[in-house]
Amino acid sequence: MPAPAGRARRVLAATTVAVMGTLAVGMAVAAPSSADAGPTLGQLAAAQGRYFGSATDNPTLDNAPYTAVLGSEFNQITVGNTQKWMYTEPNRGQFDYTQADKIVAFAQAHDQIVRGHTLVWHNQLPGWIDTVPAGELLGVMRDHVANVAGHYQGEVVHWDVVNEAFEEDGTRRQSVFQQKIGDSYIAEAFKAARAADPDAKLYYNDYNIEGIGAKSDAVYNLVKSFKQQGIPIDGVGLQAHLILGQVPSTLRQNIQRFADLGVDVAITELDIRMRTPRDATKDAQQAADYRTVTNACLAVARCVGITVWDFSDGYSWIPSVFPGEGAALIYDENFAKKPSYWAVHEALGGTTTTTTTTTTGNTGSGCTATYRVTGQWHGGYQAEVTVRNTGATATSGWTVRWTFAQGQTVRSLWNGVLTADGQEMTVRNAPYNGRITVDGTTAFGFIGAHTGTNDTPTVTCATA
Ligand code: 9MR
Repeated sequence: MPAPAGRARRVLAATTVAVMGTLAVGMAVAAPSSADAGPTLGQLAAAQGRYFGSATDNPTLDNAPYTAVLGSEFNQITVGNTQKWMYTEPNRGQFDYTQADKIVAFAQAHDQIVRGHTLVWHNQLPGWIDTVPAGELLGVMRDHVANVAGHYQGEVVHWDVVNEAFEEDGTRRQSVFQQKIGDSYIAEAFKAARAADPDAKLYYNDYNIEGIGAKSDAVYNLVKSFKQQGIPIDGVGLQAHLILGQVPSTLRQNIQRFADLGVDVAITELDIRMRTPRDATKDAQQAADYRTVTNACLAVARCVGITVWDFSDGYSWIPSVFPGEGAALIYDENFAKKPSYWAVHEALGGTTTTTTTTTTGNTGSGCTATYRVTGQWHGGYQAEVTVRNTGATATSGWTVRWTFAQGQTVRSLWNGVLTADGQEMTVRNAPYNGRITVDGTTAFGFIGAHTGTNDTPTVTCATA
């Protein structure tokens, strides 16, 4: 069903009901809505005139802890799979938007813009494509683009019109489109997308084009020739599936040269993979890498936003495709924020106050706790405590303690169980996050009140 006027289908934002202020001490509750929290990545990016988003996929929309983060932390969403051809046109001429519509509706309900992904790609195609005679494929491709981009007209800010059309050496990938239509298929796809949704920004998207090299040169030359010929193109997506410690040194320069051609640039699928398991050294390198990527985007006015390719290590494509690698994202499997999250947060202009860490533990085990004030406003604040297992075996439980020196209070706390005795706070693990693997982390957070001064307290951590 093509939407006659896409915006008519727009669902009004249903603000997440805030739970703060009504919870008894001692309860473990879900994370708060962004309305009560300190600045999110999306809010920080918006203050810089940009977006910070995440890809998502349909199976995770039923996962409440996941959607609590997805719906509050980001101001942009990319449809990770279900706008691809095999889902949207499973049979020739029969279109199905059931799955992708759910993600678009989620984004709209949370005031998030949507990047459409992707109209023409050699992968995740329905089987029938291979049976289309060469003379019919251009028409089939135009119909597909017209129908899908038409369905989402007005609801998608960017379309990845063509995805991954080049080989590493800069030659054309021999996809079914290249073989049966020829070089012109990319221009034809862009023209069809413009006709179907004149307001969407049209992107060419690819991987291994983050730095200057043969492949990014090929994309550069494509964009340049499109501009010269008046073929519509508005942006280049640098996927940025990167490897720990290997952010290309020419990233900023490369973004700038595309911008200088008169197109926008977006970091569209960012993740930075490592050999698993994580450890503190790798986490620190990853944080530095995320910071470098964020800063490179911020340095170029036409770099409009950054999207991570899902946000939690538990929902990443990496481990299934690169055995032994993973931990590529900014939240861990339990939705605790990783050092890479804080690096992005700071690069986007967020401030975190000083942290305090001390360690205690039983024989053979131990933990550290790091306390951060993540947001502060008149009379209130939000804080997060990251607990790291520094012992030699997995923890079965943990306890963090501190004493407030300036009359601060905790109003509600999530991902932990709080006992308050005057100014003395004791937080034990929630039933689901007592187990931390060696060198792994988990985190709890809370909202509280202060009377003007809110120094970070000294915290202690003990394992059970
Ligand atoms: O994240 C997607 C994964 O779930 C799919 O199995 C995979 C199929 O190839 O596609 C993944 O997303 C890709 C994206 O569409 C294009 N760039 C590379 C991404 C990771 O493979």
